[in-house]
Amino acid sequence: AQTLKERLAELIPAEIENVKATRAEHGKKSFGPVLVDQLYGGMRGLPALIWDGSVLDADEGIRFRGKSIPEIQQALPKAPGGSEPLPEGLFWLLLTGEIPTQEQVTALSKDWAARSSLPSFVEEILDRCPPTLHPMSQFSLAVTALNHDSAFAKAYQQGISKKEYWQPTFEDAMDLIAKLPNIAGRIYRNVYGGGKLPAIDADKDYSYNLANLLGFADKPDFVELMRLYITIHSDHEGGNVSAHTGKLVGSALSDPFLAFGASLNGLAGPLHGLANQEVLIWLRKMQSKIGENASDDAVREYVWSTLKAGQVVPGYGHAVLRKTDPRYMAQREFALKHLPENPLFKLVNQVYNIVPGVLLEAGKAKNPWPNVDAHSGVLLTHYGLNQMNFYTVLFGVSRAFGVASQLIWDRALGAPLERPKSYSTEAIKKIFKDK
Ligand code: FCX
Repeated sequence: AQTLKERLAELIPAEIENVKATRAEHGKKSFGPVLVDQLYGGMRGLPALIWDGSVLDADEGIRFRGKSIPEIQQALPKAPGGSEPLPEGLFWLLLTGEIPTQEQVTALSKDWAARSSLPSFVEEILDRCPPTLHPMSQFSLAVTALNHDSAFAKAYQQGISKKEYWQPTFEDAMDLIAKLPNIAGRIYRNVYGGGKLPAIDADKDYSYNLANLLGFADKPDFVELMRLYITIHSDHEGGNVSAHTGKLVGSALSDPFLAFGASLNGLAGPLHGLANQEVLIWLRKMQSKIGENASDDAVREYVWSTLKAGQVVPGYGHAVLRKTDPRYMAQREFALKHLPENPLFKLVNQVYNIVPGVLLEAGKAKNPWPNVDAHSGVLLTHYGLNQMNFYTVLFGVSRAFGVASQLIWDRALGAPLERPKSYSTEAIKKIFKDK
């Protein structure tokens, strides 16, 4: 079977021509007006980036290379006996737009297992972190330090031609993804205890190994959850903070480790990936305040008290989506299948029936519906992964798939340094004085 790198080498020349033709045909066309409000408003809705792996529709949610979440759950190869897609296949799809064979996916699992070990100095960095340092900060430190062995950085120093950039970027991207389970597992065991880290098993898939390093591989449903989790958190088009940060930093020709380390620092923010820890913290606080099995009225009251305290309801709202996130729905389906009677899942459903109404009534949030983070914590804690401030690390492992694949394409297509124009408020006033 063909390797991923061989397939990419075939696809790249045609895509370079495709981009050239697209620019020749559409390059001078306007993409609509830019409003001054968009400069002040976090660039919401501003068409500004090319991102090939996935596109987000406000109503329908994410599509990976044109395929919805239910479609990829159907189409991508599974583990023997499993029913969730293998993230190995999703990575192949993100990079090539093609559904890989079972054989190609198995070869990727083996390739990643072979690349998985950490340099000992990175292990030492992690071992020296105080357990009070947030797992996301530890994660970002370790990923940044992997730049020590970057193939791209080395090749650049040796004077590699622009045309070849994608090749060492591909090697770094593969190494990055491969090493994340060992980083995540080491952080988890260092911070929460749990004994010695087992070795990666080259005959098992990526998600099994991740689950095993965390100490949960004896629960086959947890392994399945990891396969689903890593698949659906991987990519959410290019404008979200983690994806855009990775692309931006990569545009300076910083290698994939430096670029993805920066992504992780963005993912660690509470309005982005950290929301998944915040959701469970919020639910637990609510339970301690109004008790378990509380009435709808008591829950509604609690939601209002959060808003009145000037806080956001974590897990609800989205900068682009205007409907319930299909990633939320995929996790809900998983819960209905594996843990329908779980009391916290019931609370999540109760909250789902109440929060949108409250947010609509409050009248500020443009999207009152739940996002991906409203559901993930409940699933993890069901299997005993109770350490909430670790949750975003799993989001980060997954997000590497999306960021890494775009970095490879950016280098293959010669994406330029990003450098948008900024203005001061004084300049805006002057420009629009008489307009
Ligand atoms: N609870 C309370 N208020 C909310 C809200 C929520 N869940 N969502 C939006 N609002 C408020 C905003 O804070 C803003 O208030 P302001 O005018 O006083 O500043 C107003 O509604 C308009 O915001 P809106 O345009 O709807 O949303 P933005 O694009 O600015 O922000 C996020 C989008 C996701 C940041 C926002 O909905 C939010 O803070 N949600 C809670 C945190 C969260 O779940 N983040 C995870 C998102 C995502 F899935 C991920 O990245 O993982």
